[in-house]
Amino acid sequence: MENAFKSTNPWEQRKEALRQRALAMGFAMAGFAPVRPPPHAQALQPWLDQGCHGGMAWLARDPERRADPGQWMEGDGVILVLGFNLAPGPARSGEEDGERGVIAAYARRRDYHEILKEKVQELMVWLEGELGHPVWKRVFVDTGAVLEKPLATAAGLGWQGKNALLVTRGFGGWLMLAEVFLGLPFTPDGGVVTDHCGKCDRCQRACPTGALNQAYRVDAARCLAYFTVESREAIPREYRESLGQSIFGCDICLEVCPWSRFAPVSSEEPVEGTMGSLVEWAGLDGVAFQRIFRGTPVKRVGLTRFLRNVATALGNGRDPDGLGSLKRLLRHEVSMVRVHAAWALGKRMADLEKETGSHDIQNRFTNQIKDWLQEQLRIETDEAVRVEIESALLSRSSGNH
Ligand code: B12
Ligand code: SF4
Ligand code: SF4
Repeated sequence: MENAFKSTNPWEQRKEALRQRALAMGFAMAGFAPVRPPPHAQALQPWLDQGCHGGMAWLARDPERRADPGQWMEGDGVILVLGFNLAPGPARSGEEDGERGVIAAYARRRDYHEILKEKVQELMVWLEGELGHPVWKRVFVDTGAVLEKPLATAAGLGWQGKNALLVTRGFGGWLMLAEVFLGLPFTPDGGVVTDHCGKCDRCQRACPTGALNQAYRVDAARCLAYFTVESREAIPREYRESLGQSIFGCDICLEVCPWSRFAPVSSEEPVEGTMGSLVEWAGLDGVAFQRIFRGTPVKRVGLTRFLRNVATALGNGRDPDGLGSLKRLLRHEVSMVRVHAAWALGKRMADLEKETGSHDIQNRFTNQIKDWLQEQLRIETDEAVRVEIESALLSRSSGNH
């Protein structure tokens, strides 16, 4: 091991060498937390009681175990918390052009679960090589088993911000986290970082759904990341418009955070095809979807939920070519896609009515959409789709949406 450390305690030197090795391997930050409930662990149960976990029932399983890292540890030890930077460059979303689908920065890269697990494994091989014997360890990357952000604060990486994320001085909210429970006599860092949110409330004001109405806590049941990534249901009507052009995840409360602007761009390049147009994505079949997204977290939602999200985003866009795509999605074999295509066509009709410009063109488009919806209604057997089509047609005749 390197010997350039001030401490004469050999375990302290090994701990520092491990940290330096992690940084040299590309982790942006590394810290050591004690094996005890992290700050605010007691807030987990009220969060669950208030239903903030939405349909993620797995988050409510065994909350005592989730809040207490000691239950995952054998014997004494420490928790190494690692942060990997996935900050995007300046061309982050492309939402401005109204035609692109927006995928969260982390999901435009190779799946971070794989990146982090590979790196942690390499780090552990190095550690065991240096020590000359195997070490008891348990690795977590986004498993839901432990409270990763509170543990990162206990390891001194940063503070949990009003956007509920771990915010760091150097990388804002862009770090993805991994933890390694280690059966080694390392002392925890103990460097608690003060909350630097101050009077700022940008994330709360920018959140399009009100999911951050209460500072430091996210109501996942209202978060776009939940609707677009986790939920297997239809997106509730009242949130479809707030989705904008988001297809997978949401970065709004990270992007607006003043601390995020200090983040250097991630060394991980975006995967080709992950900044595509909505029209192109609406036309993907299973094979094409896998070809583009198989190495990224987007693969998790599968084609049906991806198309559910694309249809909704097309309803919020203005691209005339999007209408043809929605017409095709209205005939999709999966009813959930048809539900969202029907809603989106209704939304486009309502938007056309509000537009100033040639009434002839507007009428031509709206009449065309109306014909498609009526045509589908004649053959539609799924009740949820029928309701959605009827509602779209009704809003057209009453001028509301
Ligand atoms: C479930 C989950 C989600 C859910 C719920 C989010 C949530 N915050 O719980 C959904 C799908 C919505 C989601 C969204 C996202 N997620 Co997520 N998610 C998770 C997961 C698997 C579990 C989180 C959890 O346990 N939630 C339960 C709640 C109760 O815990 P908590 O949020 O830590 O809540 C604490 C605070 O509220 C705090 N608290 C309460 N009151 C107070 C008061 C004060 C003053 C303070 C300081 C704290 C405080 O105490 C609570 C309990 O300890 C974690 C991985 C993990 N195992 O931790 C990733 C994780 C949190 N997600 C992550 C990311 C990147 C995201 C997204 C940015 C992805 C995206 N771009 O779309 C969004 C961000 C949304 C947001 N603003 O939180 C990263 C966060 C990294 C970071 N820098 O913080 C994690 C850690 C994954 C990883 N390994 O990197 N996610
Ligand atoms: S990820 Fe988006 S929807 Fe979720 S809390 Fe942040 S800004 Fe709100
Ligand atoms: S935007 Fe402001 S309030 Fe929100 S996490 Fe960042 S510093 Fe804190």
